[in-house]
Amino acid sequence: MSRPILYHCADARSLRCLWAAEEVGLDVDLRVLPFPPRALAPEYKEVNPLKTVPGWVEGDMLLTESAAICERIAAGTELEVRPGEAGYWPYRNWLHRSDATLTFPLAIMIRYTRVEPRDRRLAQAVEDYKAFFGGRARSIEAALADGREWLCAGRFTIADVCVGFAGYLATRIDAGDELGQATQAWLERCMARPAFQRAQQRQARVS
Ligand SMILES: N[C@@H](CCC(=O)N[C@@H](CS)C(=O)NCC(=O)O)C(=O)O
Repeated sequence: MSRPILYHCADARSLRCLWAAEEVGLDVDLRVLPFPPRALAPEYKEVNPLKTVPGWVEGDMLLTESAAICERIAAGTELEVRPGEAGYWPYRNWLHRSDATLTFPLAIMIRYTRVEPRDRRLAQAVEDYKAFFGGRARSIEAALADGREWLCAGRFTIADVCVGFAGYLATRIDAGDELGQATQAWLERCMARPAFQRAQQRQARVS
């Protein structure tokens, strides 16, 4: 793989990709943008017409979905679960759930607490989507029942990275109290990983 470029905003979904890259020891050319790039880095639309992060550029390939980028990074490593392995389908389901189901309600909360101007902020939407997130996050608690250490396949995989980011984001926006006990312990294990800590240090250095 040629050295990929990762467009990133601090603590945004692109942290999944930076963390996954650190897990496998992949060197990325990290470009940190101000948030939201649509307003504060208008030139970025030349790279990613959606104006969202992550943006992953590898040669002439552009990927813009954080879980798909994590799959790309994990390909051929122990962080992926291969077709035919036990846990493959739950693994794929977690990858999709991580963003579409778990991060989506948090994004609504962020929008109506921080991104919109004060006169457009909506306390009711924040409360409702926090509860919505809590209901959905119960699926993480269920997966970790019976003392299971990781979400699927009996080992740490990029499903833990992708869902772990959603858990981390929840703690950053006052929704951490929606996470169950087993989920909180799992999240601590995720965040204690040297690769997660390196990713955080790296985004802080470049920001
Ligand atoms: N499904 C995409 C969502 C990408 C996305 O919405 N990223 C957010 C950052 S967390 C963003 O760039 N928001 C800025 C905007 O939409 O203006 C993924 O998983 O990467």
